[in-house]
Parts: sequence; C-alpha cells; structure tokens
Amino acid sequence: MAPTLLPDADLFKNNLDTLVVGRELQVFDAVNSTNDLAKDYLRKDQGTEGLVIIADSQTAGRGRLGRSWFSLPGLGVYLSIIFKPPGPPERFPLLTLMACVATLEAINEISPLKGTLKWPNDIYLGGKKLCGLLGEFHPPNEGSGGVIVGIGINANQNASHFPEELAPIATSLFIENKVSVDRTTLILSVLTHLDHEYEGFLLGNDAALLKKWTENTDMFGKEITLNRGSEQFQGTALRLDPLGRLVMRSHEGQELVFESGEITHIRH
Ligand code: BT5
Repeated sequence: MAPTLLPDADLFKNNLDTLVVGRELQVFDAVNSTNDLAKDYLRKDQGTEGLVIIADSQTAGRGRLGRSWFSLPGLGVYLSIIFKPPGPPERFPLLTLMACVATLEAINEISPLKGTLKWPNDIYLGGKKLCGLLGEFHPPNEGSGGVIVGIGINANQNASHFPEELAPIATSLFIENKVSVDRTTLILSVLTHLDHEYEGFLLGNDAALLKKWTENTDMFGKEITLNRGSEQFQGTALRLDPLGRLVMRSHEGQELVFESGEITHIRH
C-alpha cells in the first residue's frame, strides 16, 4: 500500500461522539514518541483527561523496557491517550488491558480475520504481532499525574516495509486481509471503543472487562514460557486475577502471579 496522509484534528473531532476520549485531540506529522509527548504535557501540567495525540510517524517510537516501535509514516497508527482515573493506582494496569480490548474491538470491526490478545499488551493476527500497547503511569509529584496509554497498529504496511528482524514476527491488516485500511476510520473506531470501555472502568466494571479480555485470547490452558528480568518461568497459563495480573500454574503445581513479564512461547 502507498502511504496516505492523515486529516487534521478538526476532522477527527467533528466525527467523534465521545464523552472523555478525544475531548482534546492533536495531530502531528512526526513526533519522537506520542507517549513521550503526552508525558511532557503531564510534566508541564498541560495533559488533560482524554487528550489524544496522533502522529503520522514516530522517530523514536517506544515499546516496553527500552525496546523500539517501528513507525513508518503514512502506513501505521500511532497514538496516545491521557487518562486521569481516580485511585487506587493498583487498578491502573487494567487501563492497558482495557485499551487492548477496545483496540481489538475496532480491529475486528474492519478485519475479516479476527485478532487475538496476548498478555499483557499485544494483539496478534494470523500468528504475528499486529499491534502493541504501552501503558505508563506518570506520578503526580512531577507536574500532574496520569496514565498514558500508547497504541501502535500496523495498518497498511507490505511485508517489505518491515526491517529484516521484524519480518518474521510482525504483520499488518493489509498483509493479512489484502485490503487497505482507512486509518482515519480505524482511529475513530479505536477512540470510540476506548471511550465506551473507559466508562466501564470508571464504573468499576472490571469483571466485564476481564471477561472480554479472556474471551479474546487463546493462551489460557496452554503451556507458556514467561521471562521476567533474568528469570524464566514455565507452566500453564490459567487466568487473569481481578487486577489483570497473569496467573500461571508451575510444573510443581504452584500458582504464580505476574504483574509484568514477557511471554516468549505459547505451546499450541
Ligand atoms: C509494545 O512493546 O508492543 C508496545 C508498543 C507501543 C507502541 C505505541 S505507538 C504509539 C505510542 N508511542 C510510543 O512511543 N509507543 C506507543 P513491547 O511489548 O516491548 O514490544 C516491542 C517489540 O515489538 C520490539 O522489540 C519488536 O520486536 C516488536 N516490534 C517493533 N515494532 C513493531 C511493529 N511495528 N510491529 C510489530 N512488532 C514490532
């Protein structure tokens, strides 16, 4: 697919009918990272609840733990949202799971091939990574506090757009469905689903969120390998606990609970 341009912020705003998400919305040609820009706003006390930052490309798109997110112009979706949820902070990781569910709902609306969720922050399509999410907590002692959720979706890339190291593990909606995607429609849909899911979060409907998340993953009941720092764990993925942490049964029969980690292998 050839690269396309994104419309300006007014077009997004005029086509959004949301309560919180996108109350304020900004569109950029290129930024270093939409999450970093959101963090700058919070530091300067300018990051309002629901602020959406959309970029056509990122020069320093980030994943977790210092990893990078490959962000070519004109082809993918790169955006961040600022949330200012009421406490307790223990619930904040649920916002990343919430954004995964909302993004998956938007993707599944336009994709004949349905995506699946991988804990904690990935969406897979056809066995490869289509989308990554990055949830970051900004503490209130520096500017104003908030939770930043970044979303990267591969929309119209061909296989040849990905660098060699990503080609075997990354995919796009275009690669899987052979149909190009209107990024504006996809972004509007993601923001609309997010707004709806956030309403549920504010009402404390965590059980409904976790149920939706669980219905859209194929990892439970499977043998997995999980890395956390320098440690590696193997066992059966069982469920998410009420705070969205992953519960695994080790080979010794012990239940282990993970707040973070990297699932490197799922035995299908
Ligand atoms: C993630 O990290 O998957 C979170 C990615 C979040 C990106 C969004 S874009 C908008 C916002 N602004 C930012 O700066 N970031 C967010 P992680 O689980 O750590 O996965 C990173 C790994 O995914 C990399 O090490 C690569 O292996 C792989 N990867 C990088 N770019 C990719 C891409 N475009 N498609 C698929 N996989 C990719």
